[in-house]
Amino acid sequence: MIKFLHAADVHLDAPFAALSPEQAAGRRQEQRALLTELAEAANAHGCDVVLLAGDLFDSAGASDETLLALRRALASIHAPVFISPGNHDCLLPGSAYLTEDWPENVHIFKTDSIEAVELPEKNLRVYGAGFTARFEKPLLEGFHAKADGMTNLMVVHGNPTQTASPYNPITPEQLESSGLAYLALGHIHQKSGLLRRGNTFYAWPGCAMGRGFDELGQKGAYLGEISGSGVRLDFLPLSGRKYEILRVDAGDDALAAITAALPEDTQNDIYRVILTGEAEPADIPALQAALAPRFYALTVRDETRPRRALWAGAEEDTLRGLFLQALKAQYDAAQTEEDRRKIALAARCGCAAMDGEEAAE
Ligand SMILES: [Mn+2]
Repeated sequence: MIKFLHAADVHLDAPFAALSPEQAAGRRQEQRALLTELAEAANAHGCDVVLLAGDLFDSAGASDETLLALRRALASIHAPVFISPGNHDCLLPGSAYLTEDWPENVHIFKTDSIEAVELPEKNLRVYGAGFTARFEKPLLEGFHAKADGMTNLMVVHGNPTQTASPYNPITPEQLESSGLAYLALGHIHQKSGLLRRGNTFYAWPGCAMGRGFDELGQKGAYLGEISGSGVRLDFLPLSGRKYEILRVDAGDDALAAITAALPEDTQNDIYRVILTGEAEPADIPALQAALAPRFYALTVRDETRPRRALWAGAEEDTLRGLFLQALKAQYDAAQTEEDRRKIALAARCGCAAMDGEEAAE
């Protein structure tokens, strides 16, 4: 059995341009902390290999702090580490992959033709290639792994979801005829789960940490096992902050509605709360101030529609007008506040149904 850790798209030293310079620096430090987390997970899992499938850096250059943290984390891994540069950290002249010294257990694929590294003691062969420019040709075209009884893996950055992608597009036919037991991919930031074409399993873990509201939810890496019966993959959640978007029907009390809709433990997360439904305009600064202590960062947006005056349109000679006239007569004749509340609700629901909207109680 071969055990592996597969991570991708860490995007070290990302600018985090939407944050203040202090917060951005803090988030880059959190990215470096992920490296230790990955290394410790690989060791705890007893991995035979670690596969890093590109965009480890956000750009060709890297800060001294990041290089130090990366070298230290990689050297602490008790297994060989294979790195395949991607489009963000492609092998341009001056790339840290080309200019820096790396620990002995690290192998970087430095060209865009597929090469193999054999680990005979594990009966394992690891193929890989790196992007040499922002865009990369289809690297798996005509590729077939050596069929000699060794387990064949590949780590590469690329896109198996679009055949016209400029980022090493990978077709189902290429996967099927590859002869690989597992293809460790990177590039797409939303994790794939375990996929299969023919006898080849493949997956991409998504980015290691969310960096914006287009990278929502829990991020992480994959821990896997390859045996005679195939590949097994477990998601390894990493402790980076989560981005979440929460839509809340504002109702009569927006603060209460948001509080009721929020999960616990959001202190480390970055939230965008969007108020929806029919409501009075919300006092956004007051809501932000009241809720801010529950988050690392919070934005509240008001996307509510103004409340329609209840009986507006009752004079119109339309279906809505006739409906409202009938209910208004009942409302005026009602004896109790409870009856008036029910009739008003019926009027709102009826109008919302006629408008094709959902009514807010
Ligand atoms: Mn990426």
